[in-house]
Amino acid sequence: MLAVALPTVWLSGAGAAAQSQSQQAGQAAEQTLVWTADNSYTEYKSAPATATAGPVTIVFETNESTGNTFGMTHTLTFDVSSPGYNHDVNVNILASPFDTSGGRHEVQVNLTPGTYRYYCMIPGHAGMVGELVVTSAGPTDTTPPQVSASVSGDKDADGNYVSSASVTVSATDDESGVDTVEYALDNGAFQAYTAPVAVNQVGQHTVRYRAADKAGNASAVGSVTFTVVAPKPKDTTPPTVSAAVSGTKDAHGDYVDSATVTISATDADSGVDTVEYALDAGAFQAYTAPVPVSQVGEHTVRYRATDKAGNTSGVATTTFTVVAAPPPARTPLTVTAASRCLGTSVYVAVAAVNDGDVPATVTLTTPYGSTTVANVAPGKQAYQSFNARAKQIGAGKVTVTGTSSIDGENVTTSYEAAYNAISCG
Ligand SMILES: [Cu+2]
Repeated sequence: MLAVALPTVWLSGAGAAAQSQSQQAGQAAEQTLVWTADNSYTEYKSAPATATAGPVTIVFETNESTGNTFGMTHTLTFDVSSPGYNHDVNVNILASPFDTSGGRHEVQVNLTPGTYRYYCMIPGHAGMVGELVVTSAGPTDTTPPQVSASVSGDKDADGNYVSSASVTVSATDDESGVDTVEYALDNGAFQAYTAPVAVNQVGQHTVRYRAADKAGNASAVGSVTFTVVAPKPKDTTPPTVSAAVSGTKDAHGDYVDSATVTISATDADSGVDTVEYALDAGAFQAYTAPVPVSQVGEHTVRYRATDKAGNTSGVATTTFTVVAAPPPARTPLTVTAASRCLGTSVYVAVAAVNDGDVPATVTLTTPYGSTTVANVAPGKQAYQSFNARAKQIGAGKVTVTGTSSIDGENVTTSYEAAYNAISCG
């Protein structure tokens, strides 16, 4: 009976002390430290070497399951007097396989940083001794991880993702570290996030995400919403291409002096990539700006365009003619002058035939006088014979001007004609 009664007394004391410490800690023990003993009286069969400061459940077990087949009694006693050790925990458990707990006892204690010495106080068991080193738990992590998500993929002009989007969730925790990252697609359940999530179903989607750290702090649930659209149908239609010719046209529709060719191309699908043109027999070349053509003659410009999907239009052509600018307008006259004798007097005769299509006003001027004839009809002439009032004259020139209305403007043209020296009588 002694073997049973003795541990009952001791256990009540150790248990009461341990219970008080646990209440002071104000929270349940999270660590469990286990000592075991067997038939040996020189050492515990197993014992922890380290622990973290804070609430601890201490288990001491010695019975048949731990190898105590002799019914040996041991204690787990924390040293509360030897210098150099922590003395703030009072553990003194007496255990034997046949006690009322079957040799297994638990107490709650609160360990502080430092070293505890423990031993078995049964006489002759002095070799059963050891140390438990307790380290600080460090600052407590109460901050949840920071978690974010980004969406990537090919976007269209509206900001929608074409064909598919990829959602990347990132979480960081500066203290205990990230433990779990989870995501949920649309109405699905949260699941572990291990790699970027590809979403290729057409429509609007929401990805929710959250993370927890190793201290158990969970972030709020974040979310990101985006839209996946189907890719546009493949572009198989070449661009539409056209050319316009501009410049000053004459009455025949020909371009006077130069023409400018402007090429336009449109492509509703993939868009225009290149526009090319070739002038007359030349090779195709990139079209970058309107092309001036000034060489007189008939010209052909060929042109074509290619879209970004590689579809090339057929070659179209535009043909036009460039002509030289006409000579300046003039009043055409055929002017003649002649010197001759009439008796012993010299006369200078001047004639000007109107070669034009409209009437002209003609002025005949010589060193011997001047006259103006109005309204000389086409094909008719102005004529005057001027008396030089001399028997002989040297060679000279007459000046004739003709003025007519051409295309609504008065055009005056001047002519000269020479006459010979002459001697009369
Ligand atoms: Cu012992």
